Amino acid sequence: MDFDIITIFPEFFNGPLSHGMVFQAQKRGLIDIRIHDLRDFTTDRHKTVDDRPFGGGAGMVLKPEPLFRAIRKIQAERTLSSRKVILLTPQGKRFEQPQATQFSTLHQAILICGRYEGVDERVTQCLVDEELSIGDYVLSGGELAACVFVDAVTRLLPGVLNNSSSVINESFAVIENALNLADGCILDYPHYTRPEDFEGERVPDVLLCGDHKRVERWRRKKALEKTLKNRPDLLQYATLSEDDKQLLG
Ligand code: 6GU
Repeated sequence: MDFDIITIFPEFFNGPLSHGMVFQAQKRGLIDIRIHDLRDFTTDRHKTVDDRPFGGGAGMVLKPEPLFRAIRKIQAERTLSSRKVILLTPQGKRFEQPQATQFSTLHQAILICGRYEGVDERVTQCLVDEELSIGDYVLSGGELAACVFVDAVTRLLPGVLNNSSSVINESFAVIENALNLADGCILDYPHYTRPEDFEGERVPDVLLCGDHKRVERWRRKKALEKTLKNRPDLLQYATLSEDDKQLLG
């Protein structure tokens, strides 16, 4: 999958995309990330990317010309069967796990990092397929959101996390513990590793007992309790068995 990121802060991406899974996926040729400096698509001496809003008001608006030029050039470089132009903005639709799964089927995502007070609406109207927001809070720009998008989508691609394409649904259930949507949105259970005793804090006995059935039941109980405590909103979508209801007490 190709990610083309249009930004006025190209340097921003040096760090976040050069580690761990995203970095490995690039090295292995599973994804290609290209960063485009919006200023390279300006024509004036001052490389102007923004201007004052018509009708007055605070702040600056990203001008249409450089964005049109950038997107048209990126689109002309290759003909890909499935691609989307995505604007990252707090005014967008919420980007959540189901959206990440959908976008992971694309061949190319062209990501526009919004800045300042906004982007000229004609860009949104004429070029953008989807406006996305990563949550209900305001960031100073779309750059962090673009990194979130790349990470969340990349980890779902075939071959990235040992998930081969043919068994993607099976591995989804195994890998996707943290927000197991197949299971109706239950948070992950708590994990422990060595030492068994850390400053008097002991690993729960059940995890050391070797009884697989008991371990599974305990994990389910803890996952349900964690969800009820931290994300009660998720439980309304979960399909709880009679046993689950008993575990929750
Ligand atoms: Cl995508 N951009 C900005 N600027 N703020 C946000 C966001 C995006 N998602 C949540 N807050």
